[in-house]
Amino acid sequence: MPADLRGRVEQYLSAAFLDKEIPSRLSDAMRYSLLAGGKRLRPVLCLAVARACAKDRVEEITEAVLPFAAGLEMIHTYSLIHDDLPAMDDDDLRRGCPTCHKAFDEATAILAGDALLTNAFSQMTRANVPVHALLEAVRLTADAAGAAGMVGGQMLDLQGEGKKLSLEELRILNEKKTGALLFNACECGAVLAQASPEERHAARCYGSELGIAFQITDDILDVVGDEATVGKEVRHDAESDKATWPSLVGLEKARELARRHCQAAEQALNGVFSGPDAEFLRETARKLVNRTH
Ligand code: GRG
Repeated sequence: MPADLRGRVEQYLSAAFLDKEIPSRLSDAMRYSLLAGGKRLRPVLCLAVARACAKDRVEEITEAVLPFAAGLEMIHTYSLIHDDLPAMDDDDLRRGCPTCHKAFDEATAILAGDALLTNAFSQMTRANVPVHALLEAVRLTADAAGAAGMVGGQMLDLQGEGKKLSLEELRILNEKKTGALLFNACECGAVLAQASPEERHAARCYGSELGIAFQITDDILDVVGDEATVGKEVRHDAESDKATWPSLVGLEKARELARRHCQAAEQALNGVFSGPDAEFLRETARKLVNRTH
């Protein structure tokens, strides 16, 4: 990985929410979930795209965008905490550890999620980039995480339980629930680095294809993975009677589709981005469809 982006994100996050003003039980719960591991995919994608766009000022842009990237991981972690609650997916295990409401209690987990979401936006405004670029990226992120994006996707997911969805309905649900935040991480990397329209378009195409490949792989892992490796409960989708890619098209076709979307993600970069960060983005797409957790 160029410049150990994941390590940089990890280090940044480990210094977050140590503020004495935060009630200690709340900061303990926030840090418990935030620092429980995770691939740090969204912040790393944001940083790698920004670096690929910034070319000769990669170190400068990495430092400048890091607070924004960390904010994206906070939003992601909030969504996982709330998704695991008894009123939602009701999970006991996340990132290989007891879920936030199991380690603490339900009310604390709700507040920890609320606080991570709210404070994420405070973090993001600390990015050291021109204010018009920052404003645009903040707006894009609020939209991607909100009612027309991830929260809306979660609503469709809950409504879809026990129903037979069409492939088109499943695609829309996935685009919102999982795809929006991944796609947004890539687009914001380009926006924050003040990319050319061509670079921004390539980043959007890459993010969109990656988002679908990611969700198909997640559905496959729920069928074929084991709890210890995946780090969360498996066979959950079938138990909740959820429409998934393997349930609609079969396991083999789902694998083939994931590979195809991964290739399309890689191709979206061709002719626009080159160098180690572009290669890292290609490798990330390949790793995502071959992942075991
Ligand atoms: C509760 C508002 C609200 C939204 C929840 C993201 C989400 C919507 C639910 C998560 C459920 C889920 C397992 C979705 C599948 C894709 C996904 C987001 C997996 C987890 O992301 P990873 O693999 O996790 O990047 P790590 O732990 O590596 O960060």
